[in-house]
Amino acid sequence: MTKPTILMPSRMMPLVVERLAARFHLVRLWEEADREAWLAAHGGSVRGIAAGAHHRIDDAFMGRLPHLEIVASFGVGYDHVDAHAAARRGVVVTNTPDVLTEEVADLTLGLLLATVRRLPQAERYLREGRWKAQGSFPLSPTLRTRTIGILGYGRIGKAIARRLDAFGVTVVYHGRRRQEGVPHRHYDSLVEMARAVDTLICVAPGGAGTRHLVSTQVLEALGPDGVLINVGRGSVVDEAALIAALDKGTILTAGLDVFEDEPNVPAALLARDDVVLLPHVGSASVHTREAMGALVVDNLVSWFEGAGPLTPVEETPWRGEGAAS
Ligand code: 8YV
Repeated sequence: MTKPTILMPSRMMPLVVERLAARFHLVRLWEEADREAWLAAHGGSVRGIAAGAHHRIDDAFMGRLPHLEIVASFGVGYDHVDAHAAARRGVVVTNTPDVLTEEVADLTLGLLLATVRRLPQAERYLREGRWKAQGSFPLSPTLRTRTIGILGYGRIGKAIARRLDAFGVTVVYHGRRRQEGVPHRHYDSLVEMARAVDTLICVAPGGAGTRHLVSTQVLEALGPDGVLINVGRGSVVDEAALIAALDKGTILTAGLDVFEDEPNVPAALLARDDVVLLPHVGSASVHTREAMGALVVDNLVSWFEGAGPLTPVEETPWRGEGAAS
């Protein structure tokens, strides 16, 4: 039996490349001298895509692959894949949920504490010899009195909330609908929640439905003691509004792991000493990235064994028709 052809548009981690190459006919598109020519000549042979976290898989791209069956995407967020277009084309999309939940939640707590207690600034102070020269580092704000609102109360949001419960701070959430059987208060309106809290943690996925949810109005509602933490997608926060809010003292500070135009971080943020900026490392441990990579491969293997996708996204639910491998 001929091996199904899997297209990898951009480089992925070695574990994924090696496992896919062993099981499938793997095309490393980024190594092709003329990608357009390859797609024109061989697009019809492609049955699956292994998609890195940042490679855009849109309707036009899928249209060049008439026998495409499945897009296995790396990462829990899949705003780089047009899943609605995939659904229209009968193509299944998978992501890598669950395996990164606790890791991202850990990182979020680290970023929150670093931002509120000013840990990077304190470390810089020590390294610059200022402890010796100038005495104690200035007192920081505190987590102790804070009420924390979570935007994106899904798997990762709940894992963050569980950790915050253990820290003894109040947690509430905003989401499209109120969830039953959860210990945290729900707010219908993001602005109302922002008014009721002083710390906003964004874990919301990207895409058109969440773009710029954190607006000037939300930041104003958060208020002058407000701390914004974003670990979901940069597009959820209106970055220009955030910069203006920091400049005007509309909010106190921010800790950001994600940005609107990664890896480009606005100079206005880089210039600020009070914000904590991370290069999108929420899930970026060896342990978790390997688990995510393995799940990309396992989805493709399961599909081409006729057992269906392991973790299809909600736009392309599994209806029980396997691949005819
Ligand atoms: C990605 C993430 O893996 O899973 C997601 O949605 O944001 C990360 O864990 C990251 O985008 C890879 O660079």
